[in-house]
Amino acid sequence: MRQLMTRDNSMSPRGLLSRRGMMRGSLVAAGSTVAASLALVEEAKAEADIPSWLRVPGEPVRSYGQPAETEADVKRAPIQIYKDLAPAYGFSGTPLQKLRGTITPNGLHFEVHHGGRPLLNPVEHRLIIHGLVNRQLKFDVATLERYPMVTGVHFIECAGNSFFNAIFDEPKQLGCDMLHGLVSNSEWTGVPLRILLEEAAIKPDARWVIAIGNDAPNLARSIPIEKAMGDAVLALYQNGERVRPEQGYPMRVVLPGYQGNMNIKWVTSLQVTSRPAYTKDESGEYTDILADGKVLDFAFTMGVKSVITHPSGTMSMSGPGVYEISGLAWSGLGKVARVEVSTDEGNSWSDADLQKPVLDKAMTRFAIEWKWDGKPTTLLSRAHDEAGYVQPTRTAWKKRYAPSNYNHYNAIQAWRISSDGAVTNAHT
Ligand SMILES: Nc1nc2c(c(=O)[nH]1)N[C@H]1C(S)=C(S)[C@@H](COP(=O)(O)O)O[C@H]1N2
Ligand SMILES: [Mo]
Repeated sequence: MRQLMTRDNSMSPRGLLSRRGMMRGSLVAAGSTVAASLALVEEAKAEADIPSWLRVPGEPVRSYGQPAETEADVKRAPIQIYKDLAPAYGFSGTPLQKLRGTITPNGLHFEVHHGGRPLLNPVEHRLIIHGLVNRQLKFDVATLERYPMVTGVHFIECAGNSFFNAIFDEPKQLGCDMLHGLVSNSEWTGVPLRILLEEAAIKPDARWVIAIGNDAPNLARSIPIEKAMGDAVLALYQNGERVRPEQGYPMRVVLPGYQGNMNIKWVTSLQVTSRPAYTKDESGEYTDILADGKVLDFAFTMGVKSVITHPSGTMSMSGPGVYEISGLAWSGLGKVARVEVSTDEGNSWSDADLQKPVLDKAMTRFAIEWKWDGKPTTLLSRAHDEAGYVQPTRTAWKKRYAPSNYNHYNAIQAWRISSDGAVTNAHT
């Protein structure tokens, strides 16, 4: 991790220096012939100093921009736990430790595909609304484009995010991408589900909406009618451009604050019912298993959580000095109210600054300056949300939940700093 307050003067652009050298050369040349020939030599040297990209015009415009070539290692981390059994079942984690700000670039939004990314034909793709409605409706993308749309910045987090920490008591030595990367934050734009359901004229006994995806496993989830008629969105756009294929192109359900799995991608059917469907995706999987062996009957909302991204696991500190500790916090219950940071293994806590804007059910960046004395220590962050919830310790979390893949793990992350500056995952 780079230290604050180190200034390296050799960093000034070489091109600028050479040009100044050239100007000085020509002024001296006006005075004397010796000086003039010296100036010529200097000018030739200066000429040779001009970097290649200043000698020729740059690249022409291009129709779709790409990150700089030197940023090629900023990519999603593939996590394939059933690689041989089911190669299309996979996750890839957002490299949280390589990003700043709060918005996840579209190419780096995490992925969870239960049966791979379908190679569907977006022109033929349809969404039907049926069941307990007075009017069945069928939409293609072009029709939906004519509806009023809303925009909101929201995180999506897989209920299985941070499962390495949930399952293994011996901390896995991985980076933030592998440990916590199944969460991303985007600006989603689309048609409120409420508008479409109102047009379909739902019947009085409508209580649930079963959303089904147009992919091989037909991922299906039951959404309570209050959420469907509340802030649920049929998203067509992600950070201003059309939703990426990985995120459910041409349309996906976005349920702010609810577990990632319910945000059905490639959505093709919304069936209005009086009861939940108890699909395989909400009975066999994505149910929270408690420590006493009982299973929660639905757990929709993602709890308050935070993680220090700078510094974080697998990084290293470059010696004692002043650092900015920075990270991300979010809650499915509303805005982040407060993030505390401890640099002494939890003995004392200080409030970090929350960078604006602090949005509802969206990622908030927090930061605090820290002078590291070079001694080994542990960094922790603890988030509070406006609903009054506080991130639990791992010990407290384990008292409530059994170790399972889908348990909304939101315990405090501890990063151990050793005297050589290595940052490692630690359980406290
Ligand atoms: N149709 C469909 N929808 C889906 C999935 C899927 O495999 N198929 N994965 C779900 C899961 S488990 C999660 S966590 C989120 C992930 O969304 P993302 O891939 O856009 O990050 O999508 C959900 N919606
Ligand atoms: Mo998920």
